[in-house]
Amino acid sequence: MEAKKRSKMAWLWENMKGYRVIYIVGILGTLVYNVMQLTVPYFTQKIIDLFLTGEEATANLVNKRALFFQLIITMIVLTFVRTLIVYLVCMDVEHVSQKVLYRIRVHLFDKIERQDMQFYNTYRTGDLMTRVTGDLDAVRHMIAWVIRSIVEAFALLFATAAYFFYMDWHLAISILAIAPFIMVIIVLFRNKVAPRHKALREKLSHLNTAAQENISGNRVVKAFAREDYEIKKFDTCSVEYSKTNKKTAMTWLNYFPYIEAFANLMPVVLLVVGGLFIINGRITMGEYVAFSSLIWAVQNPMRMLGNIMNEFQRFSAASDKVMEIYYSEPHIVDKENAVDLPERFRGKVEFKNVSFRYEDGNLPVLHNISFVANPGETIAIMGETGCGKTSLIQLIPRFYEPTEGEVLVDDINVNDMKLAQLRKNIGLATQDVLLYSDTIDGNIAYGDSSLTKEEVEKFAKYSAAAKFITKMPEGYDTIVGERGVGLSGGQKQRISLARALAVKPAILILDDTTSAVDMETEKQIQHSLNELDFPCTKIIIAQRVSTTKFADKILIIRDGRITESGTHEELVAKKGYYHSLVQLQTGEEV
Ligand code: DUT
Ligand code: MG
Repeated sequence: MEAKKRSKMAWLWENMKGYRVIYIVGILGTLVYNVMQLTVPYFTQKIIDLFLTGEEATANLVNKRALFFQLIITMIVLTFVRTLIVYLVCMDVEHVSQKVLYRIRVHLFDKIERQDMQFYNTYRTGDLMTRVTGDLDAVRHMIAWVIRSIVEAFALLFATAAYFFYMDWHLAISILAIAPFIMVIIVLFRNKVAPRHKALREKLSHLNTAAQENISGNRVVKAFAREDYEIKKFDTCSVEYSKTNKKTAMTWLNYFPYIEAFANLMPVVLLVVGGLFIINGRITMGEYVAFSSLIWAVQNPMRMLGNIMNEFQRFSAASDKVMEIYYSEPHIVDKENAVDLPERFRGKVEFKNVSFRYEDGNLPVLHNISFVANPGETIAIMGETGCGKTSLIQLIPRFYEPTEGEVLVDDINVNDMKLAQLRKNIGLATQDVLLYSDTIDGNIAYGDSSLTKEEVEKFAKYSAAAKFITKMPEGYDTIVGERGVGLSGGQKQRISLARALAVKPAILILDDTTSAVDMETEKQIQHSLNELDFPCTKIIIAQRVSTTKFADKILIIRDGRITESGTHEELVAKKGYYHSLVQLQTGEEV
C-alpha cells in the first residue's frame, strides 16, 4: 500500500491534535515577549529625550517628576512580566513537545509491532532503534525549540524594523539594506548543510546497528575470537560518524564569517548615517540611542538563523525516517470482508498447488505443494536443510502469502481470515527459539496470561520440561536471560514447546523442536503429544525417523517439491529417500 504522503509540517500539525491551542498560545507568547523587548529602548529613548538631553530636561525633571518615575517603574514591571512570559512559554512548548513525542513514539512502536515478516527482513534493528530514539528527539526539538526560535527571530526582526521605520525610515533602510545579503548566505548554507545532515543521520544508524548486532551477537564474536576485528569495525563506524559530525558542524564555519561581517556592518552604517542625521538635526539623540541599543535586535536574528537552519535540517533528515515508519503499512493485513470465525477451529490444513518465493529472493522456494492434514492428524515434514520446510509452515499462520495457489484452514483461504483469529488457533514453536527475559512461568504463559500455575506446570510436563525446571533454584520463577541465556539448547526448545502448547491450539506446528533433546526425552514428548487433553492437528518438522514414524502422513520435500508422501510403511516400501533415511538412522536393513 502506498504510504499517504504528507508534508512534514502537516504531519507535525496532525500529531499536535489536542495541544494545538496551547501551542499557538505559546507561539503568540513568543511574539509578545519579543515585541516587548522593544519597550526598554522605547522608554530609554523617552527618558533621554525628556529628562537628559532635551532643552527642557532640567525643567522636566522638576515639573514632570511623576512621569519620570512612572516611566522607570513601567520599565521594571515590563521586564518582570516579560521574564514571566518567557518562562511560561518555555514550559508550554516543552510540555507540548513531550506530549507529541509520546504520541508519535507509541504510534511508531505500534506500527513496528504490527509489521509483517517482510518488514523485519528489510529493516535492521539498529536502524529502527535510531528512529524511535535519536530521530524522534530531533522531532521533539523541532516543536520545543526550532519553531519557537524561528518565530522569535522573525518577530524580533520585524518588530525592530517597524520601530526603526517609525523613528526614521531613511536610517532604517540604510541599516536593513544589509539584511538581504545575509539571507542569501543563509540559503547557500542551507543547500550545503542539508545533504550533510542526511549523511550524518545514516552514519548514526550504521553506528547503532553495529553496536546492536555486536552486543546481541557477542557469543559468536567470542567463539571466533573476533573481538579485535569487531572493535576495529566499530571504531571505523565511530570515526565515520565523528568525521561526518565534524564536517556538518564545520559547514557553518564556512558561512559564519560572511554573516558576521555583514551583521557587523550594521553598527558602522548606523554610526555614519545616524551621525550625519544627528548633525543635520534629522533625529534626536534619544532616537540615535534607541537605534543603537536595538541594533542587536536586527543582528541577532540573522546570526540565529544559521543555527535554526542547522536544526531544521536535522529535523528534516530525521522526520523523513520517522515518517517512513509512521505511514508504513504491512502488506499482510485483514481483508475488509474477512470472515469472522470466533469459535475454535477444527484444525484442518490444506495446501492447494502452492508455490512461493520470497520478495527479496530471486528463486522460487516452494513449487506446487499440495497436501491435506485432517483435524487431529499428525503430519511430519522431512527434507534436507534449505529445502523449504520452514518456508512452508510459515504460510499457515500467513507470515507470508503464497505466490500461487491457496493455503486453507478449515476449508477457508487463510487470506480471507482475520489474522488474530487465525493465529490464536495456531501454536508455533519456531526453529530459532526466542525466549523473553522473564520468568519461565511468564515465558510459558506468554500466549495466554490467564493461565494458572497448575496449567503452566501441566504444559511443562507435556513438553518434558517440568523435571529440569523444578530442579532450578527458583523453579518456575527463575528468570531466564535475554534470548533464554542460562538454559541449554534442549531446555529452551522444551520451554518453547510448552509455550506453543499452552495456547491449546487447534493446529500445533513444531519446527525442528526436538532436534536438541535426547532420544529418551523425545519419546516422552511424543507420548504426551498423543495424550493432549484438547483436539489438535500437528504439523511436525523433524530430522529423526523416530519422531516421524508414527505420523499419519510423512511428506518428503526436496528442492521445494513434495517428492514422497505417505505413511512410514508406505514410504519404506517405496525404497526412495525416506527408505534410505531409515536405513541410515537405524543402521538396519528394512
Ligand atoms: N530463504 C530466503 N529468505 C528467507 C528465508 C529463506 O530466501 O527469509 C531461502 C533460503 C533457502 C530457502 O529459502 O534456500 C528455504 O529456506 P527454509 O528456511 O524454508 O529451509 P528449511 O527447509 O527450513 O531448512 P532447515 O532445515 O535448515 O531449517
Ligand atoms: Mg527450517
